[in-house]
Amino acid sequence: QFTPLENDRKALGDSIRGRLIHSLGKDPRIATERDWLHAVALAVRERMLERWIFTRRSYQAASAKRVYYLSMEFLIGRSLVNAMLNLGIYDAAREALAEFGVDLAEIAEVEPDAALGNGGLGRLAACILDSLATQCLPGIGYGIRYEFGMFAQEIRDGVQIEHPDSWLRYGNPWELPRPEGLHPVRFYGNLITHYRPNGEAQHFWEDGETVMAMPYDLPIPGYGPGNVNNLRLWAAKATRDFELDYFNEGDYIGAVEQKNVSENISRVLYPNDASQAGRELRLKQEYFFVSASLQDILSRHREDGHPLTSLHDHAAIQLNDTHPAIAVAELMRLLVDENDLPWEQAWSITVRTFAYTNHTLMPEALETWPVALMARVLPRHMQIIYDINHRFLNDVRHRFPGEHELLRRVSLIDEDHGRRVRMAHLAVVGSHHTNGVAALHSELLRNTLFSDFSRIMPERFINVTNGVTPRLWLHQANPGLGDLICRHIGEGWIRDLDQLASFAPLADDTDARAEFRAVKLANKRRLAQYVADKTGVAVDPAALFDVQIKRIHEYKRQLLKLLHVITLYNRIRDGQADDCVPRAVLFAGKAAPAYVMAKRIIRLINDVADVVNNDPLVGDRLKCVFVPNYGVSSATLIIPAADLSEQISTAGTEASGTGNMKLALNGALTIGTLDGANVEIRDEVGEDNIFIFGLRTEEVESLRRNGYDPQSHYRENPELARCLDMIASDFFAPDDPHRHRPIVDSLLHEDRYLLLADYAAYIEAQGEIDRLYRSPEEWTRKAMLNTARMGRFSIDRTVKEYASRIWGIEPRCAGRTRGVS
Ligand code: T68
Repeated sequence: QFTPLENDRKALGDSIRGRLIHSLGKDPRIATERDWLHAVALAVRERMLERWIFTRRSYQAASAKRVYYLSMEFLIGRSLVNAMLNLGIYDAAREALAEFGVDLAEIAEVEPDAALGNGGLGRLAACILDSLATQCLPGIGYGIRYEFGMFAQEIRDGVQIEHPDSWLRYGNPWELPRPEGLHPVRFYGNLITHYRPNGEAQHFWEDGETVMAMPYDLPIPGYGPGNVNNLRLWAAKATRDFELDYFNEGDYIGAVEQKNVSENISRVLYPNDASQAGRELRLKQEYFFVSASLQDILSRHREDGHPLTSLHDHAAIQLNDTHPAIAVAELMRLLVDENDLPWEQAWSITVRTFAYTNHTLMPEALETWPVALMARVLPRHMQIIYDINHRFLNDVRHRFPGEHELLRRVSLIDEDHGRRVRMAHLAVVGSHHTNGVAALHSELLRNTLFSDFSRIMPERFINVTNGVTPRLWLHQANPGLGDLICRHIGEGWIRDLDQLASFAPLADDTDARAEFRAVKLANKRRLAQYVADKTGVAVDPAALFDVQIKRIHEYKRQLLKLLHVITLYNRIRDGQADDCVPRAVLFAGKAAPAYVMAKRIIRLINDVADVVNNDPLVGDRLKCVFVPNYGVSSATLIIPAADLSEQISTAGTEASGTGNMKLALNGALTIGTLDGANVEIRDEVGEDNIFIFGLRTEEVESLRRNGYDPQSHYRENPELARCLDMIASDFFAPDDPHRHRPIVDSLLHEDRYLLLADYAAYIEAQGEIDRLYRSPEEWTRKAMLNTARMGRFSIDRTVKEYASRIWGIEPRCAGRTRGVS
C-alpha cells in the first residue's frame, strides 16, 4: 500500500524542485531549460508510475487476456505535454513552473522527438498504444530501443542531408531500464538432431552467437481516467560469457570490440519506408526483438500460473506488418523444441495467438529473405518454415487437387527469384486473421496480393480501417480548435470522437464560422513564423495553405503537386491567373537515403521554390516551401494550419493514409484520389465537401493492361508539355542544365504512377478549389463539416474493432489513483 502523490500546483512544484535537486543534482539558480525539462518529466513520471502499478494490479486481479503489439516502429514523438494533458495536470504544472520563473511551453520545445519510426506504420502503432491505455485495454507494445531513430533532415542548397538522430544523448527521463529482465537471443550456429527410440526427431540449435536483450519500459498514459500501459523496448547488450572468453585469452581489446559489434543490433532504425532493406542486420533486428518479446510473453504467462497450452486464451499477438513475422517460426520453436509440445498442438496454439496487419501492396515493400541467408542466421527457423510449408502445401494439395500452379503461388518459398522466404505468406498462414488498413486496401488484398489465400481460407481476411488519436491530433496540436469545440459541445469528444457530430450544426452559424476562421488564422500565423525561422521564406497567413506532408515517394506523387505549382507560376506570369487565390504550397517529408528518385524530387521542389519565391512578378500570389525535417512535432504545427490536404496517390497504391484523417479532422479540405481511406473520408464528409479527381483503381488497372502511353498526354496538353519542358531545360537549374532531366525522362518514358494521365483532372479540381476559397463563408462551412464528420476516424473505433474482432480482450479500468490501495 502507498499513498499516491497529490496533483495540485503546490505538490507538483515540490516534486519538480525535489527532482531537480535530489535526483538531478542541479542548482535551481543556474538550472538550464533541459535541467528543468528533466525535473518536470521525473515529477510527471512519478505520478504515471503510480497509475501504472494500479493498472497492472487490475489486469492481474482479473487475469485479463492481453494483446501484445509487436512493431519494429513506434513513432511517439514528444511525451511531456501529452503525459500532462492525459493525467490532467497540465495547468497545475504550468503554474508551478511559472513560480520558478520557468515557461512550460519553452522547456517542452527542448524535448527531442522519439522518432522510432518511418511514417504512417510507426505512427499508427503509437496511436494504438494511446488508445489502448485510454480505453483501459490490457495491451503491451514491444519494439526496439534504437540508439539512433529516424535521421534528422537538413536541406542544404536544396539537397537533403541526413544527420544521425542521437535522441538519447542527454538521457531519456521517461524510460525505466530493467537490467534484471534480460533474455538471451541466439544467431547462427548449428542444428543437431536426436532420434528418440520411437523414431521421433528432436532438434537442438547450438553454438553460434548470443546477444542479450535488455528491456527498457516506457509508461504510456491514457487520457483522463484511463490506464497507464507499458511499451517495452529492447536494447542489445553483449553477453558476459562472450566477454569472458576473450578475457581468459587475455584479449582485452578484442573483448571490448566484440561487445560493440553485438550491440550494433539495436543501433539504428532502417530509414526505408515502402521498400525492403534486405540486409543481414535488419533480419537480425527483426529476430532479436521478436525472440526477446516471445520469451517475455511466455515467462509472464507461466508466472501467471497458466499452462502453455492455453497461451491463446491469455495472449493475442499482433504483427505490425511482416517485420515481426519470424515470430510464427520462433513461437513454434519455443513450443516444440524448448517445451516439448507436439507439432500439431503447437501449430494450433500459434495460429490462434497471432494476427497480422498488412500495410502495403507495393511489390518492392514486400519482405522476402534469401533462403541461404535465413538458413545461416536462423538455421532452426529455416527448417521450421520448411516444415510449416510442407504441411500447408499438403493440405492445399488435398483440397485443390491438380492445381500445381496454385501450390507454387502460395508456397512460403518463392522459387522464381533465387529461392526466397515470403514473409507475408508466413504471416498469413501462421495467423487467424489478416487485415488491411482501409476498406479499399483490404478488398485489393483479397483480390490481388492474397487472392489465392482468400480462396483457401476466406474467413481469415478482414478490414480494420485506420484511425488517429484525437488526443494528440486535435486536443493537443490544435488547442484553439479544441477549446472552440469544447465551448460548444463539451469535452466528451476527446474520448468519444463520434460526439463531434453535434458540432456540425455550428457550420451554419455565422458567429461560429467566424470563430473557426479566427482559430485557423492564428494557427497559420504560428506556422508562418515557424516556416520563416526554418527556411527564411515569408508566407502570407491570408494565403490558402496547401500542404503535402508525407514521406517522399513516387507513388505519393509529390511531382504531380509540383506540376500544379509550375502551372500556376506560368499562368501568373502569363497574366492568366486573375481567378487564382494566393497560395502557399508547403511540402514536407523525408526521402530514404538510398532512394535516388525521391532525392531528385526534393531537389526539384527546392529549385522550383527558389524561382517562384524570388520572382517579383509573382509576389505573394504563390509561394512554395519545403519545410525541413518533417516529424511528429512539425506535423503538430503544420496540420492545424492547413487549408488544403493533398492526398493524391495513384489509385490502388496508398494502403490507407492517416495524415489524410489528421488534416480533415483539423478542418482542411481534401483534394484526393479514390485511394486508401480517402474513399471512406469521402463517404463520411460527403462528396460536396471533398475534391475527388482522377483515375479510379479499375481505370488505373485497365490503362496499364492496355498499354499506357505517357507521351500522348504530353502531345495533347500544351500546359503540361510546357511544365515538363521547363523542368527538362535549365529553367529551374541555370547552373546545372541537366540536373532534372532524369525526372522528365522517367515521366515521359514510363510514368509508372500515371501522373500525366491524372494531370488535367487535377488542375481542373484545383481550379474549383480556387473558386471556393474566394467564398470564405462557404469554405469555412465545408471545413467545419469536415471536422464534425471525422468521428469514424478515431483510433478508438479502430482499436475497438481489433479488440472485439481479433484480440478478444476487454477493458479493465484501474480506477482512480487516489484512494486506491
Ligand atoms: C503505411 N506504411 C502506409 N510503411 O503506406 C499507409 N514500410 O498507407 C498507412 O496508412 C500506414 O502504413 C498505416 O497503416 C508505412 O508507413 C513503413 O513505414 C515501412 C517501414 C519499413 C519498411 C516498410
